[in-house]
Amino acid sequence: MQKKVVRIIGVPIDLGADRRGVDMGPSAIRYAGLNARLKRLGWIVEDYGNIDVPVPETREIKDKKLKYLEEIVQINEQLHLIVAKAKKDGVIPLILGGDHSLGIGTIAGLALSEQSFGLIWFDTHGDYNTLDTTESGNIHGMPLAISNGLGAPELTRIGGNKKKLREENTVIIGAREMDPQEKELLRRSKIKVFTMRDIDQIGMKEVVSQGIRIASQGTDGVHISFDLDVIDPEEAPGVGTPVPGGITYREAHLAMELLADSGYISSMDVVEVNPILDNHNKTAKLAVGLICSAFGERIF
Ligand code: NNH
Ligand code: MN
Ligand code: MN
Ligand code: MN
Repeated sequence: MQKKVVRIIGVPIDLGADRRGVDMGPSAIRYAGLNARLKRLGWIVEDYGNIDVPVPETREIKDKKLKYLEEIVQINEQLHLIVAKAKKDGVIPLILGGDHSLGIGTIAGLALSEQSFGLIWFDTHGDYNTLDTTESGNIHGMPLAISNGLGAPELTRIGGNKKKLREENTVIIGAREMDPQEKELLRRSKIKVFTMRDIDQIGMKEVVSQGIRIASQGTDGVHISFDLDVIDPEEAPGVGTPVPGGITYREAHLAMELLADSGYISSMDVVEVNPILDNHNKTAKLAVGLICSAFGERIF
C-alpha cells in the first residue's frame, strides 16, 4: 500500500443488530486517536465525518425477517456512492461502523470502480444469512450473502443488479459461530472459510498467507472487512455479540501486519465496536491499533 490519502467515513448505524450501541463506534474509534496516529505514519487523512443515520427509536420494525430494511437500504445507498467517489478520487476508503450491515454499501461502492478486488472478512460469524435462513432478522448477519447476490432484492440491487463479489477471491477468517442453514449456504459457495480451528491448527501466519493468496489472485487489491467480534471478548469486550474462543490481540495484529506487508490492502471497514459494553474504550483502542498496523505501523 502506497503512503497516500486515507478517507475516513463514519457510519453510525445500529439498525442492523439487536443490541443498541454500535452507533457510537465511529466516535469511540476517533476518540481513541485514529486520525493523529495515521498522520504520524505519514498518511494524509481526510475525515469525511459521519453519514446521516436515523436512530431506531424514531423508526419502527415493519418486517421481523428484515428489520429496518428501508432505513438500511437508504443508508447503504448513501454509503455506496461515497465509497465509489473515494475510489474515483484515488484515495483509500476507511469505513468506521456501526454494525456490519454497512458492508453492503461498502462493497457495492467498491464494485462500481474499474478496479477489481478480493475480500477478506474477519468475523466470528459468516454474515451469509438470507431472508430464508436468518433466525434473527438482523441485517448485519446478511452482508456477505447480499454482496454475493443472495437475499432481499431491495438490498442486492444497491449499486446495480449484479453480484458484487468474486466468490473465488473471498475469504472469511476467524469463524466460530454460524447458523445451521447459513452454514449450508456458505458450503455451497466458493468462499473460503478459515475457522478458529484452522487458526489453532496451522496458525494465523499461514491462514493469512493463504487468505492473501486467494484474495489477491487476479485482482487489483484486497478489501478488509474487520468485525471486532472476531477477537476474543477478553481483549475486545466492547462488541455487540461477544463469543468466547476468538483470536488473540497479537494474532489480530499479526494478521494486519502481514496484510500491510503484502501491499494489497485497497480499502477497509472496521465494525461492531460497542462503547456501551466496552471497558474504558479498550475495544476502540484496539481497533485503532489494528487499523494502524494495517496501514503500515511497525513495532520496530
Ligand atoms: N448469525 C447471526 C444473525 O444472523 C449473528 C450475526 N451477528 C454478527 N455478525 N455479529 O457478524 O443474526
Ligand atoms: Mn459481522
Ligand atoms: Mn460478527
Ligand atoms: Mn447466532
